[in-house]
Amino acid sequence: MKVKKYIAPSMPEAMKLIRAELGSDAIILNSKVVQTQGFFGLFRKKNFEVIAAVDPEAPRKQILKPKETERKVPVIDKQMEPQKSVVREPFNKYEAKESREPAPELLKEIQELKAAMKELSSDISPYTGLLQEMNQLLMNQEIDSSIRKEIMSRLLERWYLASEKASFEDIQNWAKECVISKISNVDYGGLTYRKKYINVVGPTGVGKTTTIAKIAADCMLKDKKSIAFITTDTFRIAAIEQLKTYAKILGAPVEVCYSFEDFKKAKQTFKDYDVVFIDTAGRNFRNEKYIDDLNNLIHFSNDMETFLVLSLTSKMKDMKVIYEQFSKITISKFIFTKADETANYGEMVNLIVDTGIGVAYLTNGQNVPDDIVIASPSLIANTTLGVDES
Ligand SMILES: Nc1nc2c(ncn2[C@@H]2O[C@H](COP(=O)(O)OP(=O)(O)OP(=O)(O)O)[C@@H](O)[C@H]2O)c(=O)[nH]1
Ligand SMILES: [Mg+2]
Repeated sequence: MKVKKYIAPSMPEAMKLIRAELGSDAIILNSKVVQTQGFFGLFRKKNFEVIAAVDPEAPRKQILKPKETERKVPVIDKQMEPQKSVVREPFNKYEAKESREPAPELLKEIQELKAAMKELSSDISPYTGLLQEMNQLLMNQEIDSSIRKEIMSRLLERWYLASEKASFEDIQNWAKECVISKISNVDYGGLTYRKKYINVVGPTGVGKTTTIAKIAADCMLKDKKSIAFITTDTFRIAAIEQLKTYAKILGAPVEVCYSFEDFKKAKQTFKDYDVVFIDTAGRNFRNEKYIDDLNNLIHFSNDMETFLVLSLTSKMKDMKVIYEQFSKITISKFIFTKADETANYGEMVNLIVDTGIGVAYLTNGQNVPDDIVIASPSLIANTTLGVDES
């Protein structure tokens, strides 16, 4: 890696010098404001000192080789000057006698060196101080590296525009704006009441039934809607009992559907209700027939809003796999649960950017109906960046 220090009166001028000499692949390792000495301390000038580096792997745009005749005579230190002879013997194993091609050993060593330098340069963060703190925060939050780099390059620009005088709070607010702009082109928020059936799906134990109870309570108590429940999770008695308990507290009816016929009947029974919540077992959605039958009965896109529930305690990789499993059906929005059990929220940002699907709710505890919040881009950005919601 070639590393060089540049001093210029402004950051853009320093960048220009760097780009001209090291090319557009150069990275900034460090930058600071320095004062140049004037006469007796007068006329001191503010300058920018920037240390930049370039990876030798990157293809150079143009390398001008001096012609044989133009080759300059190297300046040799007097003490080092050879006494008599100008012609010397090859001095090590790498130097080939007749050929101008480097010896294979040398090539191999250069390649090894290049690989080692490349590895080293990938570990070097191009940010310093508060910017590096933000970079680390985004890394800790496990924000995808491409999203993180995009955010950081915007922050770097603003940092220079603010003459490097920003506080961490300023940087946090800029980062918040970046995250919001990245995730706000999708839908957010809870029930819209445009569709009667609310289908809540997701893997086992993520909090589907508890979340249904929280949403249903709000829907009934705050929005004064008539509500009913259907459960197709008939694999466990306890699952049915759990839903029945919540329904009883709310005074709402429940239909347990063991078959497609039962579902048809339930649809008829609840024809006059405003909202019908459907609780399902995760495994239902591994069954293609269940999906096809349900889609024939209640049109997924026309009559049903489907929320995919994902626990924030799962790994990003697993979340993506789960999303793929459920993507056979139209997912309206995500619900992220168990926000109280983790400190990593970047997965929400990654998934929204990756899938183009927004978020309905975040849940943050076991209390029904209190531990639930309606999602918005600002809530997700604040949660991820550790900014207080106020
Ligand atoms: N800490 C915390 N626990 C939660 C949250 N939401 C749900 N839980 C708990 O997670 C456990 C599983 O919740 P359920 O609602 O039964 O999950 P489910 O997805 O319906 O589970 P299955 O029907 O078995 O697939 C329960 O102990 C809930 O109290 C949350 O936001 N935070
Ligand atoms: Mg359940």
